[in-house]
Amino acid sequence: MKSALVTGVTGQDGSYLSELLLKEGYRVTGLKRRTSINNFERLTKVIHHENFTLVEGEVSDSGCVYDLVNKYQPDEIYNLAAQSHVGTSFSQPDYTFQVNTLGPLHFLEAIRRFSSNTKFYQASTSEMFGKNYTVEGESKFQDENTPLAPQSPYAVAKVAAHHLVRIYREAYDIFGCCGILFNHESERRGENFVTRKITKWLAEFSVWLSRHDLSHDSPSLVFDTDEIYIGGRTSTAQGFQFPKLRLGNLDSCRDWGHAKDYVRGMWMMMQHETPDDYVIATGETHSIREFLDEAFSLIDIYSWENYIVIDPEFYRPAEVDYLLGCPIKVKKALDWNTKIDFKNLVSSMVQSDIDGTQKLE
Ligand code: NAP
Ligand code: F7E
Repeated sequence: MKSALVTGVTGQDGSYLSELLLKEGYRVTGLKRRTSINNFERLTKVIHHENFTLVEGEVSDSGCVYDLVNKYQPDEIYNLAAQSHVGTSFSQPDYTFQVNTLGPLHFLEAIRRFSSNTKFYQASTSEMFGKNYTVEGESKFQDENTPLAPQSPYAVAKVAAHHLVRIYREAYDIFGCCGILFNHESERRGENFVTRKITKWLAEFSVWLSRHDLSHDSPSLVFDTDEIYIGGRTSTAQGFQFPKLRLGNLDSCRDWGHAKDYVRGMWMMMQHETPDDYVIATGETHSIREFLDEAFSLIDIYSWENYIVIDPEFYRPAEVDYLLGCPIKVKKALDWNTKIDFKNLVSSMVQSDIDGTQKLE
């Protein structure tokens, strides 16, 4: 039986990857950091599985990582743990580096010292490209050859880790892969990323409307407040009005896929004969405005502008404007493909949030 250690197991990708690995017959050890209260919401499908074990650990603590790798000597390590919010990395740059750069370095060192046959996957990101893209004829895209030009502390920390994996691969012959994953979302996406923030608000608004037996397309039903809608997360309604959705820059474009498809890509990379780095993306890009068009149309609202407030709080000091990944390499080498398209991604997120909100009512 193959064994895998998955860091960031309580996160979006960690939970989907654990499900996949258990299905593939692995013994999975999931690493979670200490929290004052358990956060196993995403792990309901795996937590009681006989081949799944949770261990507590902190990736920025080298001794902790060395002990874990030495003790378990897993066949594969998937390093998904990260301070993963780009906006937060501007206010917590030091912490972001400790987790996102020192974390992977500790694993690489531990493998080199104690477990040289362990394969290593590092969660690299399209954010590493920053404002850069490759131009070919009419098309603008990013692939494995596009130069990296990070635009945030998050991205710089990930670039450092990306290069460390290459260096350990070349210098010490460690089997290390980096998946350069473009944005991937799901019903389990963290609630302060823009897609989930939108679908959660929509679900709460939609359920609130039906509870009050109100018509959907009536802008007078929403009001602007920055008191109730703190940090973009609340469902508090006041009388017959509901707080507007507060967002930042709507003009950036992202290549959004579904996390389930993307964790399959991670695993496929690790099964290939030789370690390498691959872009994982859909090859399609949409602006935040297009995401809003699609999501609001699902609750029969076609002029979403009336329901949102542009709030400077959600702007970033530096932005990544355009991401469109070219996944040709991974398609050719690993026969990887997406199964869930943009429309299905948006509708499954909206529906899941509506179902979740109704259950809470
Ligand atoms: P996520 O939902 O934010 O999950 C991050 C995980 O890391 C959580 O389990 C978190 O624990 C854990 N973690 C954070 N700090 C830690 C620490 N100091 N020690 C141990 N664990 C720690 O992120 P995701 O969307 O699943 O992304 C997975 C990885 O892929 C991340 O490295 C991210 O940077 C990268 N990535 C994501 C995307 C994307 O679009 N989703 C794209 C490219 C790359 P808590 O649950 O306790 O917070
Ligand atoms: O922002 C804009 C924001 O936070 C997307 C992470 O998984 O993918 C993710 O990073 C865009 C940006 O994702 C709000 O300015 C507007 O242009 O959902 P996001 P991200 O920054 O692209 C990459 C690949 C990762 O590696 C990261 O780990 O949406 N935007 N208004 C907003 N963004 C947020 N969060 N909140 C807003 O209110």
